[in-house]
Amino acid sequence: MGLGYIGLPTAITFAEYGYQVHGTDTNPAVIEALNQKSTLHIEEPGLEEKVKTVIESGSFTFSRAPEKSDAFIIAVPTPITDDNRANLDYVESATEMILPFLEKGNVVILESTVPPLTIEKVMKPIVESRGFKAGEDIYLAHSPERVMPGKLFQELIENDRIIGGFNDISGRKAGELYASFVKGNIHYTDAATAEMVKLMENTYRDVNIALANELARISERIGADVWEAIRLANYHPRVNLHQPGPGVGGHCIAVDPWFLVEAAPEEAQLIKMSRYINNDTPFQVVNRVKEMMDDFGGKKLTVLGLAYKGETGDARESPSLVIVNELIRAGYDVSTYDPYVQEGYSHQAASLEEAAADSDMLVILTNHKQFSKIDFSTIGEQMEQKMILDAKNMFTAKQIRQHGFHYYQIGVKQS
Ligand code: SAJ
Repeated sequence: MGLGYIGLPTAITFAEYGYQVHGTDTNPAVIEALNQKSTLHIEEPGLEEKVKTVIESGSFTFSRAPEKSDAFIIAVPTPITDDNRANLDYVESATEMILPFLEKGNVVILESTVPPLTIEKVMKPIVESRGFKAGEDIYLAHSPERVMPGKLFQELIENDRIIGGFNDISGRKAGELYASFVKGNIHYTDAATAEMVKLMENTYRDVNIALANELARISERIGADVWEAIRLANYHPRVNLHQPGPGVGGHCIAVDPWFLVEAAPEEAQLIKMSRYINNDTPFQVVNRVKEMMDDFGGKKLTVLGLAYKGETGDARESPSLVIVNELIRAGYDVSTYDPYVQEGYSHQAASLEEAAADSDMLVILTNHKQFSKIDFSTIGEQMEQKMILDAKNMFTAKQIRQHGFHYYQIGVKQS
């Protein structure tokens, strides 16, 4: 149920490992794309070839409506509302959609990331509204997806799996399914704990990134080099600081901590503050750009990297979009370039050269490997002024300054 970033690769993997899989998505465009053996907007290495193979072998079928099955896996989006609360409409409607097809003995697994107690408070009542007894007639479980975009297929198979059963037997039944392809360990727990595990993992990262971003601001103020300080601190055997950057994007780490805030607003103080710090970080980058442009004069800016992180074409919730919009609002002439992001965002140039022509400053926001190969002397010749703000610490001052550029980093006071 749900053929998006997680549902589709999961469906394909089950099909590859011997199951007959029927995929369902309520969006007709998704089904239409699959009819053409294409995957719409999902950019993931290997995905398109795999889709073709399982469709052609007959092990993967798809339609807008579900069919009778032994097991149902729900992988639908759980977005946040404007006031940072979980919107569980898709989880509810997917569960309701399978009701007419449910039979005693079926397994129903929720993979979507959800606030604690969603299995207990949302799914169980829907399933039981049909007269089934959860844990006896229908085996309910939560098995949170934890795979990294860009490495989905590898991580689906190699990562450990958490299975949170509504009761023991529900967990065991769900675990048997994943055991067909998971090479990592399968860990069993109860549903509420599994729900917490997933949220804690992404919150751990969000809070640590907020700490790194705060340390960057402190370093800038006092005149230290945050990157060097983090590198040195991480030699300590019990320290593992994260990296600062232009902000936190993607639809996981920037969203999931809010589910914990919603569950326990009084207690989740550090988590809430971390969200605010990370959301504010793109605006700090914009301030830095403005300061530099004020110092040197200039009007045109080139933003390199729209994707929310390196080696992906996914720009949704990317801090780059916030930064680009703010810079445009501030009156700059902005052009953007990202080799992975398909057209659809404003001010995109077709090439790096086009984006940099007559520009006063390059603003590097995503650490795509391709950017590390930029020939700065050639690019510099086409620019009006030679300035770089490297928000991802991709280069060293020495590398860049030899080409006559002024080099700036976040977390480092300009000397
Ligand atoms: N980032 C930093 N500094 C860092 C690390 C990341 O600024 O030190 C930024 C990135 O640039 C990006 C954002 O944070 O904008 C998130 O990137 P990410 O690579 O940390 O994570 P995601 O969102 O791509 O995937 C995460 C993963 N969770 C964990 O690593 C705990 C993945 O395993 C999950 O499956 C995924 O969320 C999810 O679906 O929840």
